[in-house]
Amino acid sequence: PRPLPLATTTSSAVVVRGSIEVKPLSYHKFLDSALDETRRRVQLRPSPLQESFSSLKGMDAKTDLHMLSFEAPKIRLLRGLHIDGGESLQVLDFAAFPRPEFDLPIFCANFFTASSTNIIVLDLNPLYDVITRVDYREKYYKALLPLAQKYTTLLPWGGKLTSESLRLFSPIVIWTRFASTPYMHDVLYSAFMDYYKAWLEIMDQATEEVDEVRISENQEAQHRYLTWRAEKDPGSQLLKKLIGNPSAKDLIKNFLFNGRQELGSKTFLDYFPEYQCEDGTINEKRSIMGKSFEDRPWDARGEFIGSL
Ligand code: BLA
Repeated sequence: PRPLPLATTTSSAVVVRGSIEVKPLSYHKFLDSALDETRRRVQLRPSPLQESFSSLKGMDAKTDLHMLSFEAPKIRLLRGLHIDGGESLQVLDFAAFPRPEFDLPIFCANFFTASSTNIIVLDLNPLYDVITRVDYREKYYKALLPLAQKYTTLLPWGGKLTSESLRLFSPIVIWTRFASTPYMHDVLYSAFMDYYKAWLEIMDQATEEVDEVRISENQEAQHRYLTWRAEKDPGSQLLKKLIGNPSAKDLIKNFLFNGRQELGSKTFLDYFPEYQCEDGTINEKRSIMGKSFEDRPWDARGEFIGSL
């Protein structure tokens, strides 16, 4: 028998005129619940970004994009994008970026649902390399390994992925693909809320760094992360198709991966020189290394078992 989802369900079946109709998936509820949970712990202030980014209409005239953004004492930016294209397209991109005084991981939920396909990444993205920096791995992920254990059987490894992505993922990452069913969306909702609560908990407990050197290391690590994602995120093609090139670039640079101006001055090629073309421009490829990691390269103890 399949284990039951643990949190409240998303796909409430409603009886309409004697027949059972299942409400289609919408990521609206995911965002709502995450914000409720955040407000239980911290006082959220609207981000100054909210004025410029609140909603957009897709060029197909039937897709809506909703943006929300906040700040909190330990959170530089908490932002969410919900793309609502009805039953044929639902996207959630929800992230929490800590202030540089904290070496907290970056909360990352990227859920793409089109017709019946789901492409899912859910993680507390590490600020530092968790393969070489065992201290960082132990500090944040050791206690969370049981959480990953709970979900990786229900949400198994999604197969080969852009190799560079793996360096941005943690030992508890959920990378999965599945065909839509109400049950799977309930499992996803459970995992999302459990992971987010885990992030809120470590955020609550985090103490502010006072060492200037450490603060600037945190700042550069976050800047490098933002620089990669603003340039190479797999979602950007679809965003360009939905809202056009200029608006998509603006959304990616100034909303989704906001902070590159303030947090540092290094360029993409400073961080990732292997992407430099002969004429000095950035290689358009999404990945130089190609795709790999057929199976989950982390074991149950959080040790890396893949080959780099
Ligand atoms: C595919 N999205 C993917 C894949 C990953 C991610 C791993 C599989 C293909 C690949 O390996 O690149 C997600 N990759 C991530 C995330 C990180 C990363 C979250 O490195 C973070 C560090 N996805 C979105 C959004 C959209 C989206 C907002 O997050 C659309 C607006 C779409 N993702 C999308 C699509 C695909 C995809 C269409 C399949 C097409 C493709 O592989 O390029």
